Amino acid sequence: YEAIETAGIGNSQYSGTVDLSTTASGSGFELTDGDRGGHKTYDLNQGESGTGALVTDDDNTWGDGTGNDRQTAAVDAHYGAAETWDFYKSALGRDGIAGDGKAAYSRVHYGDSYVNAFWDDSCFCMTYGDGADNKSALTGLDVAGHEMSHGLTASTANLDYIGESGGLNEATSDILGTAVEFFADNSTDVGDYLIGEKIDINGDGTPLRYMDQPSKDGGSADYWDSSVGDLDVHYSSGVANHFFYLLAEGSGAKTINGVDYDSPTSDGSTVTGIGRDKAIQIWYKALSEYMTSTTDYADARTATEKAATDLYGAESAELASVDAAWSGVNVS
Ligand code: ASN
Ligand code: ZN
Ligand code: CA
Repeated sequence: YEAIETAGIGNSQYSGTVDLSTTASGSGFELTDGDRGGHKTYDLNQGESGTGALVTDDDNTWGDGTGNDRQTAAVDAHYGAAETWDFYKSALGRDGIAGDGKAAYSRVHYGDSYVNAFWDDSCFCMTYGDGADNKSALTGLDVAGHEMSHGLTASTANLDYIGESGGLNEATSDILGTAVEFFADNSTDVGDYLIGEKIDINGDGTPLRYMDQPSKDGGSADYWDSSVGDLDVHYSSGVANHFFYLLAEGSGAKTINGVDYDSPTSDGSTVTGIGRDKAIQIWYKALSEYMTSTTDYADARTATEKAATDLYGAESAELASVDAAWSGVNVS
């Protein structure tokens, strides 16, 4: 017996019609991605443990795009895992989450009206709730990239999930999840510097987080101060999310893919952006070579300075922008 990888078609809830890598099984197909380590997507059917059932289909066309069926959430999750895998390979030169080609797996329809998604390193898997009234699964592309990237962080810097290192851990997931969204180049779910803009987690259409000016969410920090490590990690992440935006795009007002941003620095200084691709290279090299479990914001500045120096040189404009962006968020 040899598994045959096939090209399925998915009607997703958040990313339009997408290609899915599936596997022939019996007379039908299953959500096993033979192109990417064999990543499988399971339906927990509102359960909260185990794997539930591997998602299968008769004709290799999956989901109805509404989210009222059982398959659509699985389509978004399977697609998000594939795009994240491809981003790691193509942009980071990384073979899977841990760099060893090993697939994770995804579980959808977790719990009842569960409004969250999470990575769990002990199962090497990611899990998605169905959202309020089980109507908006938490399976947006940037959310999938965010959760999967918690696995990447665990296998690299392993930033402690508390205090400033916890904020850096969270920001790393927002940064890489955002990079996945831009990488996917999906016309229905275009790249932006918003987190969770598709999943309507607030019930009023607003995103969960904003990287250009994190305080727009009502809780996140725009700038470092000595008490930032006391915040929840999803709020202290604001400092690094803001750093990343400033480094990639620069300070001030800008419109990207139809979304207006306005990114102020703490002291009114100007930051010149170096572009998303270079900013990602710097963050990833810093994360995988220079950050450790106890890295705080001051250490993160040093780590990215080293990475920028390695990649672009000590006299480079890229290193100058790294310094300007950290100063712009009050990290010295
Ligand atoms: N969705 C959240 C996150 O990835 C779950 C959590 O708070 N651990 O950060
Ligand atoms: Zn997270
Ligand atoms: Ca987004």
